[in-house]
Amino acid sequence: MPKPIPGPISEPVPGPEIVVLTGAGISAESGLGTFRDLGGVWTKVRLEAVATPQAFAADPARVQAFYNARRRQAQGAQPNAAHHALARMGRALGPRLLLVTQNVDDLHARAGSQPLHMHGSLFRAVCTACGARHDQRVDLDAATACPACGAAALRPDVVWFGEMPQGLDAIYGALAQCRVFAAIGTSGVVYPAAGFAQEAVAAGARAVEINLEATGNPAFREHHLGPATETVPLWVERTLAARA
Ligand code: BV8
Ligand code: ZN
Repeated sequence: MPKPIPGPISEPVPGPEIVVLTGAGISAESGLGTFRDLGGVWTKVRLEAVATPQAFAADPARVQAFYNARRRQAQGAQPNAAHHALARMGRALGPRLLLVTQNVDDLHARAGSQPLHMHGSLFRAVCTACGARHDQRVDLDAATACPACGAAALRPDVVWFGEMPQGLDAIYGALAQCRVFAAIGTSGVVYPAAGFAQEAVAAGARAVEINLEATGNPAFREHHLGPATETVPLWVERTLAARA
């Protein structure tokens, strides 16, 4: 019997050891409003009126105006110490960190991270006629033509309530193998992101909450409470030092 010829020996690709999920709280100290806190976005406008596919079908101009205003506001904001600390963590850990954000602003990217935007981005548009995605830096309206097919059918590439979040396969894959899951500045109200801590804990990870105040989710066994610009840099330095 001929001996099998051994194939090339390939190094296993390291998966994320740490999964970080961020929410609106990380951008609060950059001047971008959160959603559910006092004075938050959803206390001024009903989410059903601007953040659902039904709202866009009923009144596209209103929805475009809402996102045009948010895009301009995000462009006027600067990344803060918490965004910069996570970028530092990304440079130190490479593929061993997966940074997932629910935020549609671009402050992580401007700090030097490449986050997975599970709820999309204000800085991309998607064509409802051909499905092409485009960078979007300026206002969108009903007349804006798709650069790919020419149809006036662009919408912000954000995930509205009732739509499927982006990148879920990669996220659940990482949650199944990470050692630490950290949620930063999120109220843990919106699913499926609200279930990530439990998912990671069920797979053997330690779940850490970094927030202004505790959300009460029993999956979190470690809490760092206070403003993100103070808590996140400390947590990042401690976490990196513990690995050194
Ligand atoms: C889906 C994007 C199917 C655009 C957003 C009933 C029960 C359970 C679930 C549902 C239900 N009915 C409907 C659902 C599903 C629904 C949902 O969860 N609804 C909730 C309201 C009940 N979810 C969906 O529809 C999602 N899709 O489920 O698809 C599916 C099925 C199976 C598996 C997978 C999928 C789609 C949801 C996407 C919604 N899109 N927006 C836009 O931004 O306009 S959501 C919106 O909330 C935000 O965009 C943000 O992304 C998200 C989360 O908010 P947070 O970031 O947490 O912000 P919040 O204000 O709430 O909290 C801020 C926190 O920061 C606070 O804790 C505060 O204390 C803290 N903080 C403040 N300042 C600081 C700070 N922390 C630190 N430092 C500070 N300085
Ligand atoms: Zn198109």
